[in-house]
Amino acid sequence: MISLAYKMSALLAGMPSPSEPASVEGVSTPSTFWMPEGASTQAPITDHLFDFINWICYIFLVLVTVALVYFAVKYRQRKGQAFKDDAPVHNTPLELTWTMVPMLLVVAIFYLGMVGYIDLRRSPSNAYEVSVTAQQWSWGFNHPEFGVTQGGEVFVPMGRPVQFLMGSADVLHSCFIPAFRVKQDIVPGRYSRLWFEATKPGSYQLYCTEYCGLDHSKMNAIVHVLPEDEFQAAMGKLATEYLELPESDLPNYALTRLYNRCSSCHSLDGKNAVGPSFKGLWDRTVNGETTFQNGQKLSDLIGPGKDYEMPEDYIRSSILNPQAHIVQNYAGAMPSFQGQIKERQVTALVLMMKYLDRLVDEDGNPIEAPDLSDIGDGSGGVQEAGDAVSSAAAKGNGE
Ligand code: HEC
Ligand SMILES: [Cu+2]
Repeated sequence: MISLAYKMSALLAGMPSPSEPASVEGVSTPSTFWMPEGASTQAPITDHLFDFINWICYIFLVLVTVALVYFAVKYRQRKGQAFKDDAPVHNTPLELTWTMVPMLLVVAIFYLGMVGYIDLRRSPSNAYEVSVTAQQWSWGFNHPEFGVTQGGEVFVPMGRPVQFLMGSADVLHSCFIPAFRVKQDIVPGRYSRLWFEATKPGSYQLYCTEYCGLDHSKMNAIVHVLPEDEFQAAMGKLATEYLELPESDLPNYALTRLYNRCSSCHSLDGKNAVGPSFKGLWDRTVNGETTFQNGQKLSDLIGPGKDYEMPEDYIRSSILNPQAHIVQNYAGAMPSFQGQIKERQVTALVLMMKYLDRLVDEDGNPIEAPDLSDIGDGSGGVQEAGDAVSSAAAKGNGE
């Protein structure tokens, strides 16, 4: 009872408001029989309320059971005893008590639950933003501030509110990070928000908690909470990693780090969506088979002195200047990635299209650890193409 009273007062006094700066850095709530370790500013209020409700259940379970057994024994009908019809049928103070006490408890639970809920729903305006894409059966995390995309894991700063702006590429999913005590459904066709402020560095489980098809159980990711300086360093490294990667790693880099900016419109399995599928795009481009809205054929546009010196130029231009030539049967719905995707990243995307067969299987699912070590070995091909891409496109786009 003492611990219950203590918890209640802690709950009432320590109600964190969304804008309140964190005073609990490096602090976590230890794991209990019921709950995993808590590592966010929201964890204490959730745990206290959970304990509060739990204790009410324990206490009433004991009270009711003991009273039940006691009365059953004490007032049992004894042999030869006649049924008394002058037994009391009504007791106003007793009835008021058993109505008022539960009502007060329920109102308290409602109040505490609502305060916690509002706090969970209202993200602080200064939150660090991550846009999250849920799809069958993976998680993509994009950091607009750094121009970095992560898949399957995400870095977040400690001691700073973080907001996930979440969307689904297909069906209903739900994002759950048990250690932070946050959970939010992701409904297709609308954005959902979730926010938390992590209080302890470490790696925490994130998983989909809405059954979303065959491999739902594999739809997991890890949230890495890093102290601010380590976070900045890690993000800076991710933002520039493509500059250091060898040519042979670029295709897979594009697939894992860049493609999810395209995935809402371009599939890898041959199904055309808002835009044409990337599957077969390379061959179609090299053979000049693509037809445009104005009836022109790509084969007439590729070649020395023409719009596109090499097939690579066409793909580069499609990314940086998508409105130049619109593919037949599609609307000019593609945004320009000028300034958002750097030169070497464009090269990576071009290489991804070129070697797509070796990066994904028939159904467009990524092949684990693809080996492309034979490309970009200095024997020509790729490197030259990359150079030609830049020079010819500079000419073609009048940059
Ligand atoms: C909002 C939807 C959308 C996004 C996001 C998008 N595209 Fe497109 N893309 C299109 C549409 C629509 C077309 C066809 C019309 C056209 O040619 O502009 C297209 C065409 C293309 C083409 C030419 C296709 C062909 O068959 O010749 C390439 C290459 C391309 N996109 C690459 C990309 C890359 C790389 C990304 C991600 C970095 C991307 N797109 C993101 C909608 C999108
Ligand atoms: Cu899911």
